[in-house]
Amino acid sequence: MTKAEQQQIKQQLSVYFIMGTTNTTRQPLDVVKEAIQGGITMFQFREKGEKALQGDEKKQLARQIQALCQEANVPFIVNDDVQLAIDLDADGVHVGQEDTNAKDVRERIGNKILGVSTHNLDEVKQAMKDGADYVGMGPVYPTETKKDTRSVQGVSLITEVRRHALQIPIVGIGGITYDNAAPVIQAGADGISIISAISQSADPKKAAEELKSLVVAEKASL
Ligand code: 3NM
Repeated sequence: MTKAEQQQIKQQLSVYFIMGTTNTTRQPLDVVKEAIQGGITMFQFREKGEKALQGDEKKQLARQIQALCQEANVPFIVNDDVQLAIDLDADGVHVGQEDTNAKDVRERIGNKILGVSTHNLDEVKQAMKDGADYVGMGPVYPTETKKDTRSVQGVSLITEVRRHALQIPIVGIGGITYDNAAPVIQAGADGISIISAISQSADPKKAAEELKSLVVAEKASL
């Protein structure tokens, strides 16, 4: 990745909205549309959980959301399902430590964006070796959205990675809201990954707008 490409990813991570059908009681397309209007900078389709869509239904929704993202120039990333990302020609794939091995994913997706969830410095270094374009770190704060998270880590890993002068783009995840987002950026993350603070908001557009202004202001103050 060139320096310019890395800068672009850092920009795109600013307000990284993640959602699947289980994260909202509303029409998912409406929620994504509103979040896009509010200025989200990246989107991840994460169709997980007991009642998640499967097969063709999953693919159809993914395709519809992808179209919204494309219209707005928002990168469309698929969580874990590498084949779906390839079939749809998505902009990228995000994998966790329990998902498909990052190095194998890189080989399959060529130069699409690759994100990897990490929980310690060794995993960050390994993700970099495997060809990750960015790493996720969390949970920063307690979250109800994902049940099988590791223990809450605050911003400690973000701080540690920056102390080691590693330049990999970083996004914080887990329990992030307007009220607690600032320290994540101050610690050195390039953005915040958000599910419920946007998907469960009464006004996803406004929620996204407010988060975006906050991240822009925090980045400018560094
Ligand atoms: N991954 P919310 S926390 C999908 O720690 C996910 O790796 C996490 O949802 C991790 O913004 C999480 O509603 C859920 O807390 C984030």
